[in-house]
Amino acid sequence: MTDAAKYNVVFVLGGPGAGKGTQCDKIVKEFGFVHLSAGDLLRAARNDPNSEFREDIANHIKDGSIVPVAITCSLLKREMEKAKENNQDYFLIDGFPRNEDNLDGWNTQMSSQVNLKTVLFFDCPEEVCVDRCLERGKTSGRTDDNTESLKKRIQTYTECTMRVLHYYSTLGLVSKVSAERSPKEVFEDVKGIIMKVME
Ligand code: UP5
Ligand code: MG
Repeated sequence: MTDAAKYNVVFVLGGPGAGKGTQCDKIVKEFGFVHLSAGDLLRAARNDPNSEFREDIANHIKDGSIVPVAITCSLLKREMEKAKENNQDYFLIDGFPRNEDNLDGWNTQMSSQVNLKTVLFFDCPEEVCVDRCLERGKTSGRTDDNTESLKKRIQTYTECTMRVLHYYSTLGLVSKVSAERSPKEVFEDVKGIIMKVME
């Protein structure tokens, strides 16, 4: 596959509540990427009466553990193919890959069709992440915005996702942004990174 025919991808990683979704919305507004949140796609599949994986997905989300890659990757791939038909080929993949299983599955199924531009990493202290998710939990209706699920989400992030970040950083692919500041301040740094990606 020629480089021009490939999907251009930015992975967006960071702890629960680090601001991945918030910053992706801003990138979409300013730069016109297609935003694919793996968590949103999984929540939609969990709520789809026709999906055979509903229960499995629901359990993983509530437990803060990671859904098998075949499910997540097929959801992402379907959305990417749809967007490509509309000539959109710059993607923000938010909240994926989260562990070694995700990484292996992605590398097997997708990496030959993808230009991975960078991994945008929102670095945010654990207590800030927890506070943001608990605050959002008052109104979000998310089954995992509670103290018990959050403990597990944080644990999964530290034990599994940090390794993925380490792997990409050894490849020189990580762009780290401090996510503790206001959304506007964070976006100032994000803009610089995305402009380079689009050069
Ligand atoms: N907020 C945002 N930025 C702020 C800032 N700078 N200052 C102050 N407040 C800020 O933001 C979270 C909250 O904080 C919001 O209220 C926001 O207004 C505020 P958001 O932008 O939503 O943060 P985000 O990082 O997107 O948080 P999210 O909760 O979505 O992160 P998670 O990684 O925990 O959730 P995700 O949806 O990606 O995954 C959920 C579950 O799905 C996982 O635990 C897992 O079980 C499953 N999953 C998989 O199994 N595989 C996958 O590939 C992906 C998900
Ligand atoms: Mg999110």
